[in-house]
Amino acid sequence: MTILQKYLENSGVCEDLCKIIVLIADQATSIREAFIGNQSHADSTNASGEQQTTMDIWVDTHITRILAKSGLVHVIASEEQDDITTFSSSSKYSVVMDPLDGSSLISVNMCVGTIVGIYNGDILQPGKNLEAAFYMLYGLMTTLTLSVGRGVAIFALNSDGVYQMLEDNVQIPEGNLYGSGGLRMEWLPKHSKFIADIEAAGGKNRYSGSFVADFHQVLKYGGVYAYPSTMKSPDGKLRLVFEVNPIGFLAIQAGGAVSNGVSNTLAIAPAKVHQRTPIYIGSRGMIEAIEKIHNA
Ligand code: AHM
Ligand code: MG
Repeated sequence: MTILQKYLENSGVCEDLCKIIVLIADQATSIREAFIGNQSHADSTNASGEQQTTMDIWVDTHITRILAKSGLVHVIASEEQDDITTFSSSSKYSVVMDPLDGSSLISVNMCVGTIVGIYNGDILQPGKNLEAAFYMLYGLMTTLTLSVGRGVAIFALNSDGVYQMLEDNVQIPEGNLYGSGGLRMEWLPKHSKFIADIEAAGGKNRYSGSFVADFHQVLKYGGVYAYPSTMKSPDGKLRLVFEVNPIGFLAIQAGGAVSNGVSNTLAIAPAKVHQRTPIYIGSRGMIEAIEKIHNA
């Protein structure tokens, strides 16, 4: 049985980076326990203008406090915090996170997760510069899907509190699942054509409302998750720094692709921390198809 710590050691990852990954991953048990007492909405909105749940705030505060205490991280930026926070640490690492992605599904007990990206140096770097990216998924099992730039591995948290490997060298197959955010009546013609082509080819619609869970399905079965540019929201909904880049990094490491419909989002240098972007992510063939439609 390969456990997370051993995998990181064998990957030759710098000791402090290993410690940050393990420290955050180890919070999954406390996070799971907090769901039961945090089932409601809070009276606050985040920097993207979305109403927060008490669980969004709980996880954000919890992980931020743990990282501040650790001395392992210099800067942190979170989807749930307006500003970047700098700690008095000599560490070279910056952490970006969506503490709880899919939070509208908490009250219906569907699958949500925590998304994390780690950079060496500044936070506003293109996603391709990530040193590590991972997500914890609070589903039937608690799983950790991780890349330190050497492919993608999936671990599951066992009853001893140890992450044991389920799968290494995960590759996104070409598949026909698709899920798209945004109201169909607000989709733009190129996106509508993309979805119509998939449906005409027998594609199967799967969309839960939790990006991290929907991506995990695409990672295993193949297909595409999209949150496009719409008439009302030209920049889509998801955030480049907190959601798209870490998961995009994992997609590329698994042999898939990520795009804003026109080009690879991992090449974009973010102008601001809460910037949104349209996203298409999944099997390489799917991403080539949408880029072909846009660039025709
Ligand atoms: P969140 O981070 O506040 O949960 O927002 C992002 C979520 C994604 O997980 C999900 O794919 C999308 O928003 C769902 O949006 P919609 O309800 O518009 O389909
Ligand atoms: Mg999110």
